[in-house]
Amino acid sequence: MTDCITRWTRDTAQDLYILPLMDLLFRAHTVHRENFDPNKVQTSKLLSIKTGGCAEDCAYCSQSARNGSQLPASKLIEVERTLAQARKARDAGATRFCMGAAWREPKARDMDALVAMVQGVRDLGMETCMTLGMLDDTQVVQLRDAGLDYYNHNIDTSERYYPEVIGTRTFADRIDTLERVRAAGMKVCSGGILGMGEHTGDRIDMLVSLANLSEPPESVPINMLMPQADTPLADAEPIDPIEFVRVIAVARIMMPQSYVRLSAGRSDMSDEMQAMCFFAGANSIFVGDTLLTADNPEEDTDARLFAKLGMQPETLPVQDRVEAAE
Ligand code: SAM
Ligand code: DTB
Ligand code: SF4
Repeated sequence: MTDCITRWTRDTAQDLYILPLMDLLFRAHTVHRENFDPNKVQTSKLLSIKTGGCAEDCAYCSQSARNGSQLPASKLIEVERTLAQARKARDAGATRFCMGAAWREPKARDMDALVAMVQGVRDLGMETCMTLGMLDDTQVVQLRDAGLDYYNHNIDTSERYYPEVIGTRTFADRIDTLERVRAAGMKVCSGGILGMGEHTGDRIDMLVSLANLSEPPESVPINMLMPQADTPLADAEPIDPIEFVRVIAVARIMMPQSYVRLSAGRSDMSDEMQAMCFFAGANSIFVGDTLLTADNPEEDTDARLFAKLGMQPETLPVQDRVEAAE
């Protein structure tokens, strides 16, 4: 991906966004086919390893202690429990295991357990991903040395709209952690949420910020807001599905080699909307009936969708590692 030196501007990205839909879809799907097998979808499983009681004030999140939802705060779960869940996910076909914690940042005392989780999941032959909030220079090295493949840290929206959604950290804080993760040599997973009351320009600017990082993220999750009771965004106006598809298509064109993940919100999407997103270039999903705290389609619902669309979950060369380990 180092040959990717394109600098995107709001204007060039907007020119794509406003294309007639059929022209946009044709271009996005062409780019998709040039870079990926269009019938394969990467599958990741999420696990909340520390739930609730978060010090941040993200307006969309059920886990913020500052939001009314007041999900009870748990401690970091045991390494063995995490590995049991990872084994289950692997046996169900997921290739990547993403561990998420409701933290502003991890504490030094948590690092040994986090390192053991990464090592244990790798030993199962899965790709590893964590999302733990901000990281300092020591922590990125500890996680990298443990073998962490991906770090997820979303920019969530445009720099302009960011303070409307989150007050306890800045957009620049987010970019700092992303660049630290990249400099340490880990793969970057970063995307955002649509349907938080942002304008079209904010969606475009978010994609421009992602595509213009020192290297584009290898993984770009696009979440559709799942409104959470008692949060400031509980009654947000849902995004129009066609607008959502446009964002996926523009993301595909701007970041041709990245996996674009159709992330949170699939349980509120029709089969037709998901099919359009896959055509527009989405090629990754979260599998299993729970995300971190919210619902996701059941395994058999996704199996039926894949069968209808003639699509298959992607398998990894890392699969060799699993067989070797058994
Ligand atoms: N605390 C860490 C952080 O914020 O980076 C990791 C976990 S956080 C829940 C990960 C991401 O999930 C957020 O950045 C946001 O994009 C997404 N997310 C959280 N709540 C959501 C919701 N209700 N609907 C859609 N996406 C959501
Ligand atoms: C991402 O972009 N979406 C995931 C993952 N990265 C960590 C999280 C979605 C969370 C949805 C709300 C919930 O489960 O609480
Ligand atoms: Fe905390 Fe992450 Fe939720 Fe924000 S999104 S409140 S940082 S768990």
